[in-house]
Amino acid sequence: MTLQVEEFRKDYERVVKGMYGLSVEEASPFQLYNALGAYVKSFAGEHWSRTKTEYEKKQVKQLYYFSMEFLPGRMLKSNLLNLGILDVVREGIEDIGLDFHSIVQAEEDPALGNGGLGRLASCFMDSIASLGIPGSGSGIRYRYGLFQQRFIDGHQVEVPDNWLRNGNVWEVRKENKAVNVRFGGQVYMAEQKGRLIPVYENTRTILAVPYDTAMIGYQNELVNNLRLWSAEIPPEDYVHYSSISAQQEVNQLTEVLYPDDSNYEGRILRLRQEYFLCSAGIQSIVRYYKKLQLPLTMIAEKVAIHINDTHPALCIPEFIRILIDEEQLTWEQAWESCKKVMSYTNHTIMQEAMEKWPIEMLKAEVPRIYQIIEEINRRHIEKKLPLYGEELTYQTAIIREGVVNMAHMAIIGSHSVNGVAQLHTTILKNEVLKPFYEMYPTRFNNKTNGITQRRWLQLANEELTQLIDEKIGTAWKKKPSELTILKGFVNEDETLKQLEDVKLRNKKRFARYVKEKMDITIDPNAIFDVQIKRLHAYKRQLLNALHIISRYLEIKENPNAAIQPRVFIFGAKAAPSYLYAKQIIKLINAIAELVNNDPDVGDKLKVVFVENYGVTLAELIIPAADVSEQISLASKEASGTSNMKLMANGALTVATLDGANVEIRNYVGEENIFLFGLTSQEVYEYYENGTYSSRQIFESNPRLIKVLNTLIDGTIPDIQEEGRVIFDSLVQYNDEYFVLKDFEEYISVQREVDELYQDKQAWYRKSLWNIANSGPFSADFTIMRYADEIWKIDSQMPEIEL
Ligand code: 26W
Repeated sequence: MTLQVEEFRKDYERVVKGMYGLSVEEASPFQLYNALGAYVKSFAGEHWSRTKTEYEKKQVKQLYYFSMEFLPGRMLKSNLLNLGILDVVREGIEDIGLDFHSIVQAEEDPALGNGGLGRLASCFMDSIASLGIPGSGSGIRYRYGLFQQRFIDGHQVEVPDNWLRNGNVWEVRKENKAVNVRFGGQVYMAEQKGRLIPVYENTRTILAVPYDTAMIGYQNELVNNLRLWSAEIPPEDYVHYSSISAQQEVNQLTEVLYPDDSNYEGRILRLRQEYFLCSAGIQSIVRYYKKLQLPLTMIAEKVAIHINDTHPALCIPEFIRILIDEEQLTWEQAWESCKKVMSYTNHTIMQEAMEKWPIEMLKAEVPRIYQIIEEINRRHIEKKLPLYGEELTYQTAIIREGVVNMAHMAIIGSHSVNGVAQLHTTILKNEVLKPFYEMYPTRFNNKTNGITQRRWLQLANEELTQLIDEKIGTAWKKKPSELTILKGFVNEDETLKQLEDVKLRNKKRFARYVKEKMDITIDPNAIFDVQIKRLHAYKRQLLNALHIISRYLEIKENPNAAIQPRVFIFGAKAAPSYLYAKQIIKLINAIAELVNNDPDVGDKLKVVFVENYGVTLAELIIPAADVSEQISLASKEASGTSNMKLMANGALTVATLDGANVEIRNYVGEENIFLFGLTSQEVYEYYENGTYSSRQIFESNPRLIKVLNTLIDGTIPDIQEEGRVIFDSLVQYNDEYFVLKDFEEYISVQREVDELYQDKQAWYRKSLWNIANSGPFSADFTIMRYADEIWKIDSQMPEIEL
């Protein structure tokens, strides 16, 4: 569909008037945004309904991507881009004399996720639609997103994220598609017509109402669906909800996202959320399938269900429950279908993040589901015991020591288990899930994560996009592998200079934000060194902080020495209950306070910890980054995805050989990445020998002694007990994530960074080389592999071969 500027202007002015009774000059930025959103939604509506009809008519196989988290970011520009009307609309808006940017900024950024896992789900939604794959997302419409982060005296303070305050123009409430979800009570089996059927008593029923959002494909006229479920009191059931507490229980269910991305919390409410999503989602899938009038035993030919980490793993017993209790299939039929339909991605090897629900909790909350899990477990043990013996079989049990191990259930109940980077998958096979790998070697596979260049390059970095277009044309936008053509330009001085100019402008833009929001002046000619990700000990923001202290001390000792100026930029939220992570935030803010205000330091060293890091801020920071910090302890970061976004925007990576960094290294070559630190193998050797001694490292390294002493000797005036706690964690308690071990190499690799930056040409040659090698990390490739190898679903676009 082509749209003319004039036509748009008229339509838009009419929409604003219709919605608000105001002229465009009178409307507020939010009203202008909302009207534009409504306009875009109706523009896409045609494709949305056509896509749905086509899928149904052709009876295509469809994917359902279940995730407790989605982090879509603002949708206005992304939808305009994908509809192919971004330029026309922007021009029209500016012709009227309105400020497009302020309209864009009036949109809330829906923070319905914690970090990498949620953002990955949203990149996947974009790729699935853009590749023409019939698939939808299934999630929860949290009333409050991830808390907003404020700093008060350098401490993190959490503020509720009331993202729906002004409504949400993108969603469509589908009350007619609501389903009931049952909780609690008792269940027993009774015979009816020769079959055992469950009889429930004292259960509570909660209504699950779906809200649908269009997932618009990139200029392919195809629109998929993201379905987010919200809990409500069933209208016909108000008698059971006469008490305030019963009403509150329902309202609480989809009220907030759990703000913890690493520590599994065995909270009953979280379990209810998980079951709520699974039950509502599976019911709606089965209802749709039944419309097709095909036998239920063939459901696996039309349906693929993907479980994003174990959080939605109750899909497995819920699927069985519906097929046997409500559709009268036999256990064997239901189980065979289940395995064919389900696939599971593991996103972490951190033991503390592994979901294990107490038996008693499951029994009380979802008694029928617990019975089914018991039966899955019983049959698993019965079948595997004679084949694998006691030890291995019991290691793989779903129910053990009073808890239900969700990862075990996810593996046993599906046909595919994947890790999210080569190294991560190897570690799953050889260490974390070893017994399962022995049992089901063909089930394991790798799907390295990816990112959507549409949001992270085309939208976030328009200037770089334009430069790339000038050099290699625009085909890379549909075929990211074509970015390799840029390799032909690494020896062209003019191109490198243009790249430098683009980077400088992006740095200036970020510097303006920092000046305005934080009143810190940063020099765009300094190196912008960026670490953006959740705050966690294993990600080692602390190592970065120690490096900053070390530089600070050097400047103080020798204030007149020539030194390459650097700005250290952090963005990170800590889980509200993760005290140590919060102490590290406080430490970094205290270091910032010290160095940013020390006249000896001036422009040589600045520290900027942005408040409330999320998708929207990432879009501003990433294009401005020179250095990408990917410094987790090897083996701990499953993949990482900011590493991919930053490299695609021309940052050079300082990295350990962890997660997808290994693959980045393989593509760019050792000369084009700054590697340091232990390998994952060495880390595992330390674990086996138990020979790590951080104190020994501390005592034998004078620089470390000086740096760590600043934590406890008053050098950093704004910290109190945080300094001592952090010092002790490193020296006294043997430094769980080997920060001290990797410190010296980190310092020395950072010196190489400074040296290289002296030669701008050499720097931008590597920068361009990184951009040119970022194509393989497109989520489009990742999704093609999922669709082809796991889901067995075809693209609806004839030109796309999976
Ligand atoms: C149960 C609490 C909880 C909640 C979320 C535990 C664990 C999680 C996620 C698995 C955390 C997460 O986001 N993991 C990240 O997933 C990314 C996408 O695959 C990877 O790139 C990151 O390396 C991984 O940390």
